[in-house]
Amino acid sequence: MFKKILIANRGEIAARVIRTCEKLGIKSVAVYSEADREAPFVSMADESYLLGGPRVQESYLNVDKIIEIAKETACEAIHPGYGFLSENAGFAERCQKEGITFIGPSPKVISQMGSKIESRNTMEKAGLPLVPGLSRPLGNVDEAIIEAEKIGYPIMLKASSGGGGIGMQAVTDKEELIKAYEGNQKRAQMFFGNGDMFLEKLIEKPRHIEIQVLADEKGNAVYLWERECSIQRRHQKVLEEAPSPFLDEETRNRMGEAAVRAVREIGYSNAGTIEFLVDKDKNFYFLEMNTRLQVEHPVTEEITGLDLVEQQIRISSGEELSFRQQDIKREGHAIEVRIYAEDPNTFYPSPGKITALHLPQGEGIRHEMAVHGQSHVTPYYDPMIAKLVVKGENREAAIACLASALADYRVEGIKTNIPALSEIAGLDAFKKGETTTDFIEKYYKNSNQKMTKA
Ligand code: MV4
Repeated sequence: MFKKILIANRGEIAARVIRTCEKLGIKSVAVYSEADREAPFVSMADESYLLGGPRVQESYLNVDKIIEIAKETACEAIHPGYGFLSENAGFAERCQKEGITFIGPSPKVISQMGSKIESRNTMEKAGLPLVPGLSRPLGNVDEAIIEAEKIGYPIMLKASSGGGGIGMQAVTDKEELIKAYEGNQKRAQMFFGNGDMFLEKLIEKPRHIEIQVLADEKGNAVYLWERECSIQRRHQKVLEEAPSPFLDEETRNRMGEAAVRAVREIGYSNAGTIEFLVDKDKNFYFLEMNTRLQVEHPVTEEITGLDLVEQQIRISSGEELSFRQQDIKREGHAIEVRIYAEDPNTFYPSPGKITALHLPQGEGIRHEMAVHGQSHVTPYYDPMIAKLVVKGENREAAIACLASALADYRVEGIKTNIPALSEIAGLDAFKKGETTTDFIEKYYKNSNQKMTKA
């Protein structure tokens, strides 16, 4: 087992990893930017070092500085968290070259799963069902027109290096495709440095349901059930829950088994998530694979009783999984909401100084905090200030716990999205589990007016 780990991240996930390091008796090294000097994770770590200024290039993406500090402090491993360098194959490779364990999968697999076209090909060979479509880059708009005719409208135009919905557009006919192609390709080229585009049949009103997997370096792999992540706003998840209110036992086991077969096939190790689109008839299609721990991992921890950060660390240190599929329980229902420093009406980030923080306490309530009662919420990073995770013995109990926890949650001094989250938790459609990806614009009052304003 490692003696010391560097956490190459910030905010709530840095605090989360440090907490598990403490539990395992592993020394933790935090690295932080000038803007995060007062953040809780910095004082939680056994040691903490300044990376540089607030810009991510000077700090959380500053590979040379991160490696330098890891070596100077004799860290055997680096945990990348999520975002930043967590899916950067070059960084994983650099860690290997420097003799530092990257807590995650191999650089090869990270790179493979980073390209939507390559991951489609790889996962098709591994037996996962794909959305009908094209698994190679389109040459130009004329080829797109030909391929779209073969697939049949409506289709989804996508960028191979896309993420967060950038470079993605649903089109219903040839004219729309011609108009959409160039703009999306240029955006993909600009954002990702890669303009490769491809096409898929549009899955109407899908659900976004993802399977958590764990695989050790000896070829053992298990699935830890699913997470329903369909309530999204502009491809940002707003609320996640486990298990999904939509899946039946047979479908969830089929999805889990397919996911495990695939991770074995591609030689995956560590924690990973396979995202699926699920249509109204419960057909599921591979969407993409995330080769990192996800923001929403706590809902899986709550229903399985596992500590996923601990599992990541153990796997990276060479340990075999200490359980088999039949040992993994699924108990109760968990829901996570992301509390953001943002205006509940415009959804604009709303940085500033928190003057008081009152957190609801009680049975089934878990907090993952990025801030404390006197924190400044900086404009430099994602304005997440905390995650609120609730657990109940069933979905109704979890929703009741969520509603009361949100009602008691006080953040003074800045605006937050808590009112919007309370409203969503109170909607009949949510309580009925009618959570498809069009939920926000369909059920959330004035969402169009709010969307357009934002
Ligand atoms: C799709 C889709 C429907 N049909 N692909 C891919 C990236 C992810 N963030 C969203 N993705 C989707 N891919 C096909 N062929 C629906 C989604 C989707 C979505 C699309 C628009 C608005 C919100 C969405 C939320 C989840 C999934």
